[in-house]
Amino acid sequence: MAGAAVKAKPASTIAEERELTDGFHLVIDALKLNGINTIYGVPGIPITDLGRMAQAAGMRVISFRHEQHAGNAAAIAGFLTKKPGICLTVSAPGFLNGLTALANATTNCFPMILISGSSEREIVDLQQGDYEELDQLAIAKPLCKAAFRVLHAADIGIGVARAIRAAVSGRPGGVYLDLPAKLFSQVMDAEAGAKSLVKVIDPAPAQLPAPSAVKRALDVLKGAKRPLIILGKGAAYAQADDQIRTLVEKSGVPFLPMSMAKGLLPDTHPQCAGAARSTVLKEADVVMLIGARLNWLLSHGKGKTWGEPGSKKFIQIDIEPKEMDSNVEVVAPLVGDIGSCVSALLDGIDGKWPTPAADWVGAVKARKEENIAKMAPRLMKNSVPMDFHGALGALRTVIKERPDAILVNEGANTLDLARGVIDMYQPRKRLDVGTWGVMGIGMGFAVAAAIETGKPVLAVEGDSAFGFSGMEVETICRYNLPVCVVVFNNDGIYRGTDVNSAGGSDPATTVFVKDARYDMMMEAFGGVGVHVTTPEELSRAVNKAMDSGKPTLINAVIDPAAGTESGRIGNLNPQSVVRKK
Ligand code: ADP
Ligand code: TZD
Ligand code: MG
Repeated sequence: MAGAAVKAKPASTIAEERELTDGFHLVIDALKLNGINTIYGVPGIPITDLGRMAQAAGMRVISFRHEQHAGNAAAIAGFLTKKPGICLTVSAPGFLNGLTALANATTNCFPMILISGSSEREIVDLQQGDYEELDQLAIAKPLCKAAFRVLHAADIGIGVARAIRAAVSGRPGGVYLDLPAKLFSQVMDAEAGAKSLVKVIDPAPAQLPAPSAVKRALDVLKGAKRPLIILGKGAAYAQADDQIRTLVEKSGVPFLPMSMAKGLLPDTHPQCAGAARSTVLKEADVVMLIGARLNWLLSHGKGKTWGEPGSKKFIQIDIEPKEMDSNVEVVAPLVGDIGSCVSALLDGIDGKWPTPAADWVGAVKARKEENIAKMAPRLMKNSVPMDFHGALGALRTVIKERPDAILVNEGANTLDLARGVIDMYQPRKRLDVGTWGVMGIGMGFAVAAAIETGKPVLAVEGDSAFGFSGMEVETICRYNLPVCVVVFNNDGIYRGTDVNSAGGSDPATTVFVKDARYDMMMEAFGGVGVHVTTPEELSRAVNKAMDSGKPTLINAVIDPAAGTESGRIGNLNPQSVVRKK
């Protein structure tokens, strides 16, 4: 044997020749092994080298100007891809900046992992005042689905695997992964390191509904006279587009899409009841919720919106059993993943769909046509200054002609009116403020939408909403992303006409600098800025931007008096009836 003739080397030489790895490499290898190839973040101590090395290892690392927007990008990447989006932040303040996005992701059921560098345990726990000291794990815990800390390089594989599973299995959500600074430079044998990594098998296992639950749901549906299907963003997330379309079309039941479920079936579909929303909510006798919660966005399933008390039966499809009966009784809970549940319904009915009553379908259609006809002339208005409808009429045509573009939308009037006016035609093309109605998602969502899909992005932003993430236009320019931002500039929050009732030189609390030129912000970083005052100019500028794919910001001047307080949710806005003289 040739080997036997070779003289044994001294142990010290073997140690020197052994290939080594460290915490930095193991984190990157663990993510890549699990098909995660993009990181959104802000660099700094202790994770600067992690971002640099991830880039060197072929990952896409998108550096933002503020962690909240990196976090929002990660969250929406998770929604779009069903893989956890990764946000990477520095300790304490960077972590806290990212935490808003993590909490928002959890609230919206978007899978993401916030990976944050942290200070040394020994110092944090004795509160001895380390650089950026904070007990991050404890703070993150109540705001996300799960939170883990890794102290040993050999545990990085398991830590990343647990984080991935926690983010995407069951109801998706945000996960926090705490990596103390010392971990990154911990060294271990490369082979042992490679073996310690885990490729997560079946991270979001199918969850099949029980046959008895399927039968119960079908029995309720068969007994309906005025059935309605409500599609929520869980249905969009599930990517069970074909099954959902089959269910809707075979059953003939009118459907109502929640905001981010718009386009799952086109808004122009004959069964879409979007334009007859209040009628169908009031009049339906059986409502099947698919990936939508009966939260404030659906008036908690009760009250005036829902007609006579007790007039509804709810069927609910959701992966989260605790969601059932959250606000009102659900007579047919169907717990499982949407793909499996809808397939089970299709199999169970075996092609024998009852036809919804003709007078119900007819009544929905009539109301819808009436409302659409009423709206039409407002969308054609070419007045100057523009009102919301005139401007949105132009954007509605842009999306009709470019159905694969992604629409990001935030603001108050800008949001509520755009949601109603702009029809969507494809699934997961509308991204907005979601469950919390949070301002500030705009540029983070726009960046991730462009990065993850390669499609052009149109971000329709209230001027206030835009301000929350406006600095990220530099990020959009730096990565040269095909994003067209339209700022609906009405000089303020809701309206630009408020005055300070105390007189004096301070402006009212809801107004901004008049005639601001947001377009110049984009120009500052080499992008294209355009200032428009008519729907026609707006339309031309947006089309040009979408054709060119160049980062563009269009400052669209809207009549400062056109908006209403709180947009469409003024009913939630308490107002004092006592005004001191
Ligand atoms: P919307 O705001 O559009 O009404 P919500 O965010 O309130 O939607 O509801 C989404 C629901 O979808 C959540 O209750 C969540 O548990 C559920 N969900 C998310 N993904 C899935 C899935 N793959 N299968 C089943 N339910 C899901
Ligand atoms: N802060 C955060 C994080 N989220 C919020 N939703 C708010 C504050 C309160 N808020 C709204 O709910 S809408 C809005 C704020 C500040 C801005 C509305 O002004 P806009 O839209 O310019 O974006 P319109 O078109 O002028 O109504
Ligand atoms: Mg405004």
